[in-house]
Amino acid sequence: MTITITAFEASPDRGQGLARDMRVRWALEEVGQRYDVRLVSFAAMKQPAHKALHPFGQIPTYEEGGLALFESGAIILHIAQARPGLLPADPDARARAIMWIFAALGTVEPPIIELEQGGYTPADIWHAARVPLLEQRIRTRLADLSAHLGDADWLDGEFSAGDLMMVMVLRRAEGTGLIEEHPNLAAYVARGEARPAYQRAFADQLAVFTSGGQ
Ligand code: GTB
Repeated sequence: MTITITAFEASPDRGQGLARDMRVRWALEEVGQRYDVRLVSFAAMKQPAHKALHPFGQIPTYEEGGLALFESGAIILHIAQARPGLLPADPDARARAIMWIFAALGTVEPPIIELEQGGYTPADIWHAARVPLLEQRIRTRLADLSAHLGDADWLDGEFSAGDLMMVMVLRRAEGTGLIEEHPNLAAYVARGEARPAYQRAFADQLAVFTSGGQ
């Protein structure tokens, strides 16, 4: 069955792999699943054809036969449940790996995105004043995550979809210097980025930028 995902035709990050199609690409590479990519413009994302797939007019989406999904967390969970490679077989370990997907998206990502978004939003006249508070919120999360990770390679035993999501979420804080305050988190992100599946996914999304004339 052909799998098709959507990605930015011209990602604002210029191929840094920060848009959320990167996490879906990485998951598909980890499980060895080929996929097609349909590139969409910002205008096309808001048209009815795309909104039939994604009610909020965003990327990524995932299509496989009659199934259409949006939300990167739901897509990665689906990939991980459908194919071996991203979730442990043991039921308890599997539940904990899924827990880490939720922790990444629900607990760690929100303050990082809030800090990032304010910088893009000129109408947010309070953003500059809120930066120290937002950074402190992120610092609290990262300190706790760092303490949990300790000297381990991954959050709970073997690499899982929970690590994939957490690494991608931590990457969103790149450039803030906050990850580097915790050498074990910086090494954790680097371990994720060193995985061959990550490298293939990154190269593919970068090729959209370098060969697409964006
Ligand atoms: N909760 C959804 C999910 O996890 O899938 C969020 C999806 C989402 O935010 N999609 C963004 C989008 O389509 C792209 S990833 N935005 C267009 C719109 O809303 O009109 C967010 C993103 C965008 C750009 C960068 N960047 O340039 O660094 C990084 C991340």
